[in-house]
Amino acid sequence: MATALKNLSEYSQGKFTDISEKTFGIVVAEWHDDITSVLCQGAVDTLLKHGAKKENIYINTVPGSFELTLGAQFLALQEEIDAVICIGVVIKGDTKHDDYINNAVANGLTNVALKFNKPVSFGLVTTNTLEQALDRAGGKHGNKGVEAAAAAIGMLSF
Ligand code: DLZ
Repeated sequence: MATALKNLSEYSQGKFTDISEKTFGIVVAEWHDDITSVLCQGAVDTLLKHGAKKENIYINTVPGSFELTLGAQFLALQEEIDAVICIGVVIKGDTKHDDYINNAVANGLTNVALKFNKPVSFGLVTTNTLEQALDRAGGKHGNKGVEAAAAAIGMLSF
């Protein structure tokens, strides 16, 4: 978990399985795409660093974070996909839209993972400000995309 003292991107890789033959689907929300693109790159770099093949990483976009769940389901449905990584940024505004989106995505992705019995990781940055989001996309709190990819690999290693 990110705190003032902890970088998001620190993770344990002691028990990671061989992912050289694993296939990954990444779903990326287009809202705040200047930030989601950095998160996505963090996820891809992490997969490659741990041995995934570039040709086994499929990236798809969805309009906003609310659509991550269906995007994840489209990918999870495909037999050849071993794990799905979801990337989005929801920044609090004047209304409660962020609550609705964040809860829907958290519940939705959990359901997809359980329905398809595949890792579906939650790379959703949920912040009060743009600055906090940037801190978690290659800033002082690391890169949440890295964490989401590491979580997917970790679950494949279960
Ligand atoms: C509508 C909306 C708003 C207000 N804010 C965000 C946001 O901060 N991050 C994000 O990823 N998406 C946002 N959206 C779009 C919704 O996720 C969704 O795409 C639309 O409501 C259409 O279903």
